[in-house]
Amino acid sequence: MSSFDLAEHPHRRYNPLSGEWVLVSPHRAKRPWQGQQEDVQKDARPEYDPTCYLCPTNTRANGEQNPDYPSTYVFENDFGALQASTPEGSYTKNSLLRAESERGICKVICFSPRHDLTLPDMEVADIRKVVDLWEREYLELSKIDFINHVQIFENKGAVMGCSNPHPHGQIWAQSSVPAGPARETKMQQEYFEANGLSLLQDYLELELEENQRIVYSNEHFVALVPFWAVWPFETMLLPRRHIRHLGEMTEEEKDAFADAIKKLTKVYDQLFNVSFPYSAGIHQMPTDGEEHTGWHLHMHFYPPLLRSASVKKFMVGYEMLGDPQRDITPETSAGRLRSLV
Ligand code: H2U
Ligand code: ZN
Repeated sequence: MSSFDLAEHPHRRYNPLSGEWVLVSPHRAKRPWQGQQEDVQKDARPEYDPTCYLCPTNTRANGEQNPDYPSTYVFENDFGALQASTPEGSYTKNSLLRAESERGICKVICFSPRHDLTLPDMEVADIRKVVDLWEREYLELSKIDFINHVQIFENKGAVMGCSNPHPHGQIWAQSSVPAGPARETKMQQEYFEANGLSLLQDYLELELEENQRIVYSNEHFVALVPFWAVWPFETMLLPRRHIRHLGEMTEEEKDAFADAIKKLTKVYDQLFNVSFPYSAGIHQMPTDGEEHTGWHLHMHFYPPLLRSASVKKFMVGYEMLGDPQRDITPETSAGRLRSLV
């Protein structure tokens, strides 16, 4: 029997942020990559759409009118999944049936007044304005007593259930720390207390050393396919410095963040010659008043596409019942993405 090879043999990879494992089956994806690279086909969209509830000056579902905003615009979601006015309360029976009321605030962020743009089409200076808005919102929401976690995210593309092509993202801020960030909080704090450096700082150093999964880097940020990635072209954007939240970023770091977002999303669009769908979001320390010394801000990109503009990965079968699984290795994915930078 040959010796164990990550590029050959089925194996499990550990995610030290979540404590979970992913099954990797590289032998199933050894076909060479012969995809063509063409310019991204744009579906022709107007700069302004009179029927879009996010475009400037238009009226939303609740009758409110958007201002004629020149760059970014934020408003409270008219159909928020969480509400600030929810009364406290709980429901318990025999410890098996449990429910607790949950308070929160949901917002919608328009990235640009232009209906026809997406993040990769925007100027870095304009993406920087989005970063500034994310920072302002995180800091403002974190001051509210009952808000203990702020999730900033973007759902892009109809395949992700996004209802409107106007470039926008969302914020869900709430009193509980949701399960994903709660796991990351625990794992990062334990690592920091044991090692004195942040988990992601040490991880980044390993990645830079191995140089197999890096997609793009600038002075302050690195975009890479995590060793433990689940989605075929999943990536993570990591600041080189150990910062816990957007409020700790320097001006230069915020510029570099905007630049990295532009580069990465542009590469994504080129991969299958389509406006690349994904869910992306920034993980930052919970706003529960704890110090969270181990927290290292990062941004996850989870794109569903596997082989082409229309062939996506399904998380089904074994994956719903056991663990997630992938064929193409993170190293191969990173190579393909990197070749498009
Ligand atoms: P998507 O990113 O999933 O398309 O969500 C857009 C959000 O915009 C969605 O959460 C909100 C929806 O509740 N919305 C408003 O707040 N006002 C409207 O007039 C329509 C949609
Ligand atoms: Zn619009």
